[in-house]
Amino acid sequence: MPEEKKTVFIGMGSNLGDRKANIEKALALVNLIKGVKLLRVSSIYETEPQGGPPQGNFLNGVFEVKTARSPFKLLDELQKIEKHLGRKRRVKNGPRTIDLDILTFADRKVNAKNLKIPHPRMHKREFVLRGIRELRGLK
Ligand code: PH2
Ligand code: MG
Ligand code: MG
Repeated sequence: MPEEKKTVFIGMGSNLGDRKANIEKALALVNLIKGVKLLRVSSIYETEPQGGPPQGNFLNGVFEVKTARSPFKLLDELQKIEKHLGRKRRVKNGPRTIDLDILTFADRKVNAKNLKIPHPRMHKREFVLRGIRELRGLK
């Protein structure tokens, strides 16, 4: 039996290059992932950097997808998009063209080295909570 489709919230952020274009390209690429459907996107808002080295302001937002793929497969696809959009992992929490973080995956919990769900810092980050509140409120 095919696995049932799950609702996933994903946070996105950009503070390098053409931030708006990076976000738009990332969303278009997410919608092209096989077996992943982009449902809704929150407002995009400008935020001051939290943590990491001194760096420029971010554009942040949250979007919702539905998928029957596994959390690990989804992570793999999101990382491909990050790479494709020129993300280089140089400095921890440093500037990035695009960051795509799985926040919640239905009611699943994952505690692997490379993937923690729910995202362990999401409740401390107003730029994440704001997007989730906006999308949940629209339901
Ligand atoms: N992401 C981080 C670290 N700090 N600050 C803001 N404002 N927005 C982010 O997306 C962000 C951050 C690590 O992923
Ligand atoms: Mg992040
Ligand atoms: Mg990330």
